[in-house]
Amino acid sequence: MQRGKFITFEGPEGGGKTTQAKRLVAALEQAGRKVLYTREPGGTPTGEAIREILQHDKSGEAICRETEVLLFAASRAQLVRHVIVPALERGEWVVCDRFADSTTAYQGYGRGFPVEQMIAINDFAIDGAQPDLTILLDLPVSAGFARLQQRGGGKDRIEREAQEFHERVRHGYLELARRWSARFQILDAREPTDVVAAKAWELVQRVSR
Ligand code: Z5A
Repeated sequence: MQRGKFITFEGPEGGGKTTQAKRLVAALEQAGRKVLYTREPGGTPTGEAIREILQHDKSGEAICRETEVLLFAASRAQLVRHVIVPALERGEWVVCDRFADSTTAYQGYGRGFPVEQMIAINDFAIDGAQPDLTILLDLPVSAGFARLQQRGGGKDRIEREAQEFHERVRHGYLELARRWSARFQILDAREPTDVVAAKAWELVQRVSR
């Protein structure tokens, strides 16, 4: 059986990752592929429990930065082994809304942990399960936040970080895209949804050949 393909969506807040990931799943299904959609942090019962801790900080105890890195990595390790690799081995395509590059961008470039250390932790968590294609939905931080404000629903723990934090994250993603240029493709997330979806579909056609 031919291994499926693994596609990830990455980028700063409000870039339309969820919108585009779901559009891609629908397009792939229409093209006759079996597809699994998942997200990070989350995607498994353990991962969803970790997501609750990370997003909403309900215990009232501040989460240390080191704990934050390891919780994201723990959620990822579980998702890779219980969901992503088994699906790929069944020949399915996997579309994931954020993955390991989020840790390098947010905890590495954003929080200031050494980037190489974040990459080493990711490598431990994913055990070689690298995406075949990572679509970076890039847009200015202010534009992403304007969209989230329009959407409503309040800000989670990381969204509440200062604008400079989110600027470092965006810059980090662009650095990662330069470093791994064979895997990353950058799309301008300010374009209309249909235009971005058409461009993403084009990129996906290339990895399916
Ligand atoms: N995080 C981390 O720090 N380290 C890690 O390792 C991982 C994650 C894995 C997860 O949040 C948080 O965890 C995230 C990074 C951090 N934190 N922050 N801050 P999440 O999963 O809850 O949310 P998100 O991944 O940040 O997604 P998002 O920013 O909420 O949105 P999005 O998925 O990019 O966009 P969307 O929901 O598809 O669209 C947002 C709005 O824009 C919505 O109203 C759409 O209708 C609209 N939209 C979408 N596309 C367009 C276009 N093209 N034009 C106009 N309007 C559009």
